[in-house]
Amino acid sequence: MTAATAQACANIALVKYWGKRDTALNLPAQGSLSLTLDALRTTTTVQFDERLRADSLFLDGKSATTSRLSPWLDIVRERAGIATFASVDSKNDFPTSSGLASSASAYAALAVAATSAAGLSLTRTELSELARRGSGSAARSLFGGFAIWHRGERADGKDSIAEELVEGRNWPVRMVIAVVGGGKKKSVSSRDAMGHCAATSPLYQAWLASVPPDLRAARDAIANRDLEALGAVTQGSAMAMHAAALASRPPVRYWQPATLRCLDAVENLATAGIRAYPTMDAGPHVKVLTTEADSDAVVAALTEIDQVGQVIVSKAGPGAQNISESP
Ligand code: 2P0
Repeated sequence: MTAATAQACANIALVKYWGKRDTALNLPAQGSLSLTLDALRTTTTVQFDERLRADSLFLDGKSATTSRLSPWLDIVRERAGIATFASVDSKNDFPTSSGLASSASAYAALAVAATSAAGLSLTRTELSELARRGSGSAARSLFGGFAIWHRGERADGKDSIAEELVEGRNWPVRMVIAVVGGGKKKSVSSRDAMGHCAATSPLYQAWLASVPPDLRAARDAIANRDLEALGAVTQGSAMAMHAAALASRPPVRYWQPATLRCLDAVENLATAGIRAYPTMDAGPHVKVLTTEADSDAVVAALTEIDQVGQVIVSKAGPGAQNISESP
């Protein structure tokens, strides 16, 4: 069978995904909404090969475990009616030591490359559903610009798919990423942390209740190109997610001292009239939604902070694409 290569960008949620309604099918407890980022790309080649005796995975040139990948490849094999093992070679064009390596771009690129290599022809919606089985946030990286991933109601998850809301070029915002703390590996994976939060945090139900109104407000803000309104939701959703995580027992705390310094700096910028709205994921890094015109000021302020390493600026990126050369 032929090899296929695909490229996908990571995405940062503006309204966060934090909690599942079904762990087997990886269905979210609520919807989420994100911006796909041009600066954080994964390129993945998949080849099914009759000679292989097991799946193999290379991540940035190093052999890696297939314990999470192989069950996901089984879904592809079942759909394609094949039993062949695959070799997977995946590279990130951003430093993986930064701690930004993302399962979102990984499984979005995998969904496009693996189905193409297996001879399947899936719609983007079907690819989004397949990527979701690997990692929830990957459902959103099938799409460029602003994307929404629906919670869905069905038990089989067929309606828990993502869609593009607005292409990036139709609203050229920027995301500035401050890599905090030298990019050490995070102590708790988001998958484990959200499960622990759902099981133990007295704030988890309140977090879930906050999401539908935030989604509505974010969609309205995007439709109206209202960055101030979108920024308020972006900051609020991240803080609500982290509040619920912090209240878990024992707590899940991703914040480091430099995280707070970054949040302080963003607040000072906002007071000075710079449009800058922070968000955070399952790690200490601070990401700031801003405009093209204001991004230099955001970069300058974050670069000054001790314990901030790289500062990356990104515009909106495209959805996952097949970049295989034609035979
Ligand atoms: C998000 N995160 O919406 C949230 C915010 C982290 C914090 O999606 O278990 O790797 O594979 O579905 O997608 C990270 O969680 O979790 C994530 P799984 P995933 O971007």
